[in-house]
Formats: sequence, C-alpha cells, structure tokens
Amino acid sequence: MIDNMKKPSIWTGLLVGVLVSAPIIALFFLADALAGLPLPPLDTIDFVARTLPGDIITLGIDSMVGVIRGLNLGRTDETAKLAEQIMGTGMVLVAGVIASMIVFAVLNRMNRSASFIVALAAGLALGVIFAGIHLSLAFPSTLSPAVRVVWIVGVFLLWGLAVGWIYSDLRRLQPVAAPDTAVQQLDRRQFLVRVGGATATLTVLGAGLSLALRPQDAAETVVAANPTPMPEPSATLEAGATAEANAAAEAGAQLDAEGKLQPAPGTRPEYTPLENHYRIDISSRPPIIDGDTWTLPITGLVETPKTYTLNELRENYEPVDLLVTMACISNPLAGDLISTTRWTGIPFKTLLDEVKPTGGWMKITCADGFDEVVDLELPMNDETIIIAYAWDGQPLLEKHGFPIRIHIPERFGMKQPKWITGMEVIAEWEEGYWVRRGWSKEAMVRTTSVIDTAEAKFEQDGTEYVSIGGIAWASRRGISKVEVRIGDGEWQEAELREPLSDRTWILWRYDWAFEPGTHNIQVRAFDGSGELQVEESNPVRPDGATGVHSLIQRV
Ligand SMILES: Nc1nc2c(c(=O)[nH]1)N[C@H]1C(S)=C(S)[C@@H](COP(=O)(O)O)O[C@H]1N2
Ligand SMILES: [Mo]
Repeated sequence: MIDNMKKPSIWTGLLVGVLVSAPIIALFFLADALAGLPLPPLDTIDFVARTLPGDIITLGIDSMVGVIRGLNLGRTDETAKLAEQIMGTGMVLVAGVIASMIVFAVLNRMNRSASFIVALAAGLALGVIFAGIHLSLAFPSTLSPAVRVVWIVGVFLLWGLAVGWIYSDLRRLQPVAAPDTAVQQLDRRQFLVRVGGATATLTVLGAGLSLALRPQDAAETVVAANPTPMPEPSATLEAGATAEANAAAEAGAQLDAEGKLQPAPGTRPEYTPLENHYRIDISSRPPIIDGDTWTLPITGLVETPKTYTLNELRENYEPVDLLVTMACISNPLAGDLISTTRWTGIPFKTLLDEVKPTGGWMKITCADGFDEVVDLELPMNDETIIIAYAWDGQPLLEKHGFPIRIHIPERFGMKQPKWITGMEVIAEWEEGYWVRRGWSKEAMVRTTSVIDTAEAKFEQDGTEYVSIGGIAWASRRGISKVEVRIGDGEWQEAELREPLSDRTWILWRYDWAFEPGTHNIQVRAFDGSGELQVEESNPVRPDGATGVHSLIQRV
C-alpha cells in the first residue's frame, strides 16, 4: 500500500534542504558569537577567495567595488565584507540544498528504513568537507582543532538527522489529504508548512541572537587585555572640519588658528578618525591573536635568530611616531580606500641589526595566510620603515593587524602585512600573496589628486567665490603643485595646506570666482620632483589607478 504511494520528489528535497540548512547556518553564527566556534559560511568564502585564480578573484573584487560605488551602497570596505559574508552563507546553503536533493534521489530508490543512514552519511560528508576547509585556513583560535572539527561534523550530523526524519515522515504521509477520511490526517503539504514554520522561527531566533551578541568592535577587549601605556590619541589632529573652522572658511578666511591654509568646507578630515580608516584584507573576518602568547620569530639566513614578545617590542625600544597616509592598490580613482592615521612602532632596522641577516630578503608571514617579501635594502637604509604596534595611540585594532604590522612608505597597502606571525630571511626574492595573483611586484604609490567638494560660497570685495578642495598624495615623493581647471579653461594653481608629515596627503584649496551654471571641474597634481601625475586613465590592476579626477558641479 504505502510503497505504491508517490515518493517525495527531489524538488521537495530542495525545499527541505533550505528548511534544514537555514537554521543550521544560524546555529553556526550563534555559536560563533557565543563561543568563538568555527563559522563554515565565512571559512568557505575565504577558502574560495584563496583558491580561485588571481584573474577571477580580481574580476570579482572589481565588479563588487564597481557595484558598491555605482549604487552608492556606502563604504566600499564594509559593504564588500558584508557581500562576502552573504556569498559565503549562500554557498553553504547551496551545499546543504544539493546534499538534501541527493539524499531524496537516493532514498527514492531505497526502502524507507534507510532514511536515517543515508541522510546521516550525507551530513557526515558535509561535515568532513567543511571541517577540512576550516582546518586548511589555519586561522588562530583559542579552541583546539579537535573541538572545532567535532563541532562542525556534529552540527552537520544534526542536519542529516533532520533531513532523514523529514524524508521518512514525508514518505509515510499522503501527498494530499484524502477528502473524506474520518480521522484528520496530516498531508505532506501541511507537514512541510509546520516544519517550515519551526525552522524559520529557529533561523530568525539564531540569526537575531547572534547579531545582538556580536561585539561592536573588538577594540575595547584588546585595549583592556593589553594595558601597556600608549601615546595619547591625536584628538587635536582631527580638527580638519570642525564647525568653527568651517565658519571661518565660509567667511573666506584663508588661515586657521595654527596659521595653516584653511581647507575648503566639505574637504575630508585631514586625519582620519580611526573608525573610518579603510580596511582591506583577504579574509571575511580578522584573525584574533592573543597578544600575551604571540611571539615574533626572526629566522632563516641570520647570524642570531631571535624571538620577540609583544611586550619586548613595546618596552625595550624607543618608539617612533609617524603620520601616515596609506592606500590600497585596488582604490579606484577618487575611491575611499585611502586614509591617514598615526603609526607607532620601532624601526625595522633595529631588529635587523640584532639578528644580522646574511640574506637579502625578508619573507613575512601572517596569521591569515597572507605573505609578502621585503627587500632588506629598504629598511637597512630607512629608519622610518617601522614595525608598528599602535595606531592613533592605541594598540592596533584586531581588524587592522593586532599585534604588529609593518609600514613601508611609497608602497601600496598590499606590500605592508598586518597580523605578522613570522619573519624569515631568504636568499632570493619570491612573489608575495597579491603578486602571485597578478598584481604589481613593486606596488609603488601613484601620484593622485581628488576633488572632495565644490560647494561652499563666500564673498570678498564684491566677488562671489566657491571654495573647491580635496586631497593630493604621492606618499614620500611629496606634492609640489596642484592645479584645477574649470571647463576648457586654463589650469590654475591651487593653494596647498602644509601636510601633517612627509608621507601624508596634502589638502588643497582653490577659491573660484565662479560664473553661474554647470561646470566640469578637474584636478591634477605634481609630485615633489615636479613630475605630473599620469593623466591617462588606467584601471587599478595591476599597478594602481591613474587618471584626472573630475566633478560636474552646478553653481
Ligand atoms: N596579513 C595581511 N596583511 C595585509 C593584508 C591582508 O589581507 N592580510 N592586506 C593588505 C592590503 S591589500 C592593504 S590595502 C592593507 C590595508 O590595511 P588596513 O586594512 O589596516 O587599512 O593591509 C595589507 N596587509
Ligand atoms: Mo590593498
């Protein structure tokens, strides 16, 4: 009798896959928030990002950045991370759905009593795959690998149990309720609606709880755990756009209280508030390192291999403070992947003098699997190449590389590893993480200039002006001149505000005696040696974007 009944189709298997996998994924997120347990959705997207060929991953990143900017979806870095997390979640969901469909297809050829065995086997397979992905990333964790593997496999066995149970019940039930049975019998549709209601509730609860539990920023915990005194945050540096300064500028005042050129109102802050500093890295979440047990071994071709603790680096050496603008090589023209903050650390050369390298290159490895190779000629001849442990006067935030990272002027961010866990002196140059994926070997900063604003008006001696302003940057090459052009007019020289340091961006301003109408405003900069920036448009890959930034403005 029962075996004559129509078997549940694999499309029902698809639906069941969604219904069971969704709460399982929510459970993973919840356990991560509660206990730092592994998170297969994020592991999966990170694994995919590591494994895909450079061209494809770049195409993916470029399209993502393009969409975020094109649709004005907010900060490029944060939106991109969110998109990655959503993609990773989708991948695990799809894996669960496909597995469930396979289970249904297989079971339809078998006896109902095999339901649990087959579904559990599928769950085990999923568990083993995701545990393997997790272990391959080798992210630092306070939990032992055994605990993490048992957790992942266990949750997927639970998945198998649920799929097996639902399949078994579906096969027992009538596809649709028989119209006139005396006993109210549950049909398949009603059963699935009930299951769906339950799993939807679980999913929403789990996801909601894990969102509520997510720490806003791990910064506080890091600071609390590492009470080493740090230089004061540079609050006074954030003056760039205070109301008072704006009011003064709107009145046409040329100088601020320090006697520096007053930026045009609407120009970005000269010193980036730490929470606004851009963030770019290869993982959907930062590796969390315990500063008390972390060490920095310097090994390989050295006369005296040494291992440093974080406290030794902080306390045994005179700190160096540098104001630094850094940009990502993936920053499109006038993009938001560029920021300025204060870096504190020690000259790399100091450590090199202690270990005495006998090879010419330093391979730096990181907790997230990133690596880069530094030509030791650079730090040996430049004591402003530092191993940094603080940003803006506080220990590096987890997302910005806690406990240490390196600063190398004139190079894009891709040359400057965060979360450093090892250094090995080698004899021959090797390609670093992004170089292997087709990006620039040298990653030298391109001279760039950007218009931030062209809005604020003021009147002086009967003439009305609009203050145009923005930034220009060439790292340590410096900026000698910025020029602005309105429509087809001549290039006009802008005024330059004295920069915070020899390697930060410079704020410029041009007061324009405008004619009402709609105008195309362009900007270009010359570096310290008088060389004009590359005016031709080039994409970010492989050497960093170039081109003249323009803005269409109605006044
Ligand atoms: N370990 C590690 N270091 C890294 C990266 C990374 O993915 N992993 N990304 C690099 C890139 S491409 C940039 S632009 C800068 C960004 O630093 P930030 O995120 O702290 O601003 O870090 C660099 N250092
Ligand atoms: Mo970058």
